[in-house]
Amino acid sequence: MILDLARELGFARAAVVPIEPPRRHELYASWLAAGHAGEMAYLAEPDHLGPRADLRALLDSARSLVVVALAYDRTSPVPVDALVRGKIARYARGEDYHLVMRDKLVALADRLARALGAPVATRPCVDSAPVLEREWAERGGLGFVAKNTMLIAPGIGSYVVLGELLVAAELAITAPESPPKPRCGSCRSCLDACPTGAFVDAYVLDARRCISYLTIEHRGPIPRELRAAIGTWVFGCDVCQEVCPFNAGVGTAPDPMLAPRSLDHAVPDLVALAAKGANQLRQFVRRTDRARSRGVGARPARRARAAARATRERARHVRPRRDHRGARNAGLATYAATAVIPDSGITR
Ligand code: B12
Ligand code: SF4
Ligand code: SF4
Repeated sequence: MILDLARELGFARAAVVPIEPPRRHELYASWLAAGHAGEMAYLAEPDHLGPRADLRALLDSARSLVVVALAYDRTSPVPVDALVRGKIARYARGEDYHLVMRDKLVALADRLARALGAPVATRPCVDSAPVLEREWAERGGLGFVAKNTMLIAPGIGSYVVLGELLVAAELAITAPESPPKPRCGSCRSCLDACPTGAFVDAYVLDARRCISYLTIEHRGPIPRELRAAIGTWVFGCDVCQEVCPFNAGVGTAPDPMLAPRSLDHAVPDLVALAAKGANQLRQFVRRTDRARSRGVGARPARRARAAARATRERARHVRPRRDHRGARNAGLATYAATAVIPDSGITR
């Protein structure tokens, strides 16, 4: 019944898992102990470590865990203008997936209560919640954890975000007896393709070298020695997913809310990005604009030609801005500046 409700809400996969201790908490703790989390100190705080080891710390009356996967757009627009463009990771091109996922989980809880005919306590979780999301998705049979550490849902691939709903009611378990086994075989394309060499080994990622971490989580300057390898990724990175054979093909229909909000939210004009102030940058990455700007790829050719002419001129004026210092996502603009004019002398 709950799986039908999840399907109606657009989830690509869903499962009900019994609430048990996780099996990979020690792996998580040893990953932290090795320093792989970098500056993401919150991951080691007691209010993150404890609940990750015991889901009931998040809802003590919880009896079942519903795990879900939501698909996002795997395609990438091909711009026809002559602007110098960067790349934003696919999961971040549409509405903020945290909000989209949360709204859907709340809707799922409402429908479940209606179906049960009685109110039921629930707790929606996504990303920043202290939950080992990939493990629980795997335990639910949604897919397997692969060498690039992504949860891959066979038939869809890894372009899915995960969410959970803790429910204070015994729901019929749909999880398989044993979770799906990794299906990477002898492939190691993702490990070899990672531009910054962020994989310590199969299944182990050192976030400190990951472009996703460097362009989103890291505060302050991006280490100089990694800049060339980062290329034109300005927010997140998809390389270890792009090369994965499980992502070949069309997959499943993505959630419409996660489609790119505009061409610039997929492949931004780097000069314009570099010139944004801290507030404008915050606006740009906030991703909460519900009145969506449509028209990806619809920039009129005349404007595109004028923009191309202006690019060289504007690039000459790009300077690191004082108000970027210490700001979250500051790397996005300062890196955009160095990507446009690598010899600009920008050292932050
Ligand atoms: C911290 C974090 C990051 C960090 C560290 C990523 C990492 N691989 O550890 C950084 C900032 C680098 C990052 C990047 C990205 N992230 Co992130 N991130 C998280 C977060 C908040 C915690 C992950 C974590 O605990 N890492 C520590 C490691 C040890 O745990 P783990 O990743 O769960 O790995 C498990 C396996 O590796 C397994 N394991 C270990 N050894 C072995 C050995 C074998 C044989 C097997 C089978 C398994 C296995 O045990 C671990 C514990 O369960 C989760 C949300 C959450 N609450 O879980 C999102 C999450 C993992 N991120 C997500 C996304 C989308 C991304 C990016 C794709 C974004 C982008 N395009 O830029 C990249 C992908 C990079 C990559 N290859 O992982 C999604 C992943 C969805 C999916 N299909 O897997 C999540 C689940 C968020 C969500 N709600 O959807 N992320
Ligand atoms: S997201 Fe990019 S930088 Fe991070 S591990 Fe994957 S390929 Fe490497
Ligand atoms: S690229 Fe190959 S090794 Fe990497 S996750 Fe995909 S199948 Fe596994």
